[in-house]
Amino acid sequence: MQHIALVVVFLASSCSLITTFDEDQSGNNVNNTNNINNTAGPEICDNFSDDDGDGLSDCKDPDCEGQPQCECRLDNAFFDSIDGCPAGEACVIKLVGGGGDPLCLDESRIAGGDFYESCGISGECPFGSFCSMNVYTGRNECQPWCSPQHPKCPGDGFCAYFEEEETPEDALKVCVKSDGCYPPSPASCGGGDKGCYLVSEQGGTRCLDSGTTPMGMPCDEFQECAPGLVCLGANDPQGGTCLKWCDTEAENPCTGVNLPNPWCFVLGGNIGVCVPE
Ligand SMILES: [Ca+2]
Ligand SMILES: [Ca+2]
Repeated sequence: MQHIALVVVFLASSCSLITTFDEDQSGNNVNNTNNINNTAGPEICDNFSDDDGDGLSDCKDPDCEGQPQCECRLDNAFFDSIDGCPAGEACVIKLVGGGGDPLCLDESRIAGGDFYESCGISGECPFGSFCSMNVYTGRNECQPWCSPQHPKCPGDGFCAYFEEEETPEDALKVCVKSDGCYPPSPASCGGGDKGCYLVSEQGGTRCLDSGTTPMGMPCDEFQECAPGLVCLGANDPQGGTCLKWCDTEAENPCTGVNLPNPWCFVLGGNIGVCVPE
């Protein structure tokens, strides 16, 4: 990719050298007017800028047509990717079965909505996001895509943590906003039936409804345990156990937990659960 860019730059500078010759020997180089534009020179197809000043950047510029970086692949459909589709279209991930299928769709598809906010009237969402029900808020929102290869999220979002059976390396995930609550302390969610849950490997948290199952008891659902606890192994065939959230940076993170030699097993950021040795 870089090699191609260098070759193009070299050709462009040779061209510029040739055309800057004062062809009529008059000292009045009319071509210079053009040469000023030309020196901005050729369009680089993956640098997020309009290099030749024609108003079209990267893959939107017809100069980039057929370049390897200008294809609509999964890699070109995240909010921080180069949109691999030509002008008038956007590389959008369509959900197919368990995976994502990137397609060039009309750019009107991305002309509405805001990240983590409501979708446009016809389900439009910004590039790199899709309109879908947010499982945490229960409303349709523009949810940005992320993946283990693209863990970055727009704004202060986090790439969601899925407590599911093993997912392939390229598994698509969605970015979620963190409440900033603190799992070991359900009081950080205002008390009541809410507990604070880790929702991202990077440490993002959300206040969610909790159940009542006490510490150490069997459970099948992530949120089935009492506030301050989480069902570890909820998806395991043999079922899970309600365990206490802990903070690896706390001095004695599992003090008072009624388990043999408990220690804090990290799940994301500095947050984990107290497990027996
Ligand atoms: Ca351009
Ligand atoms: Ca460019």
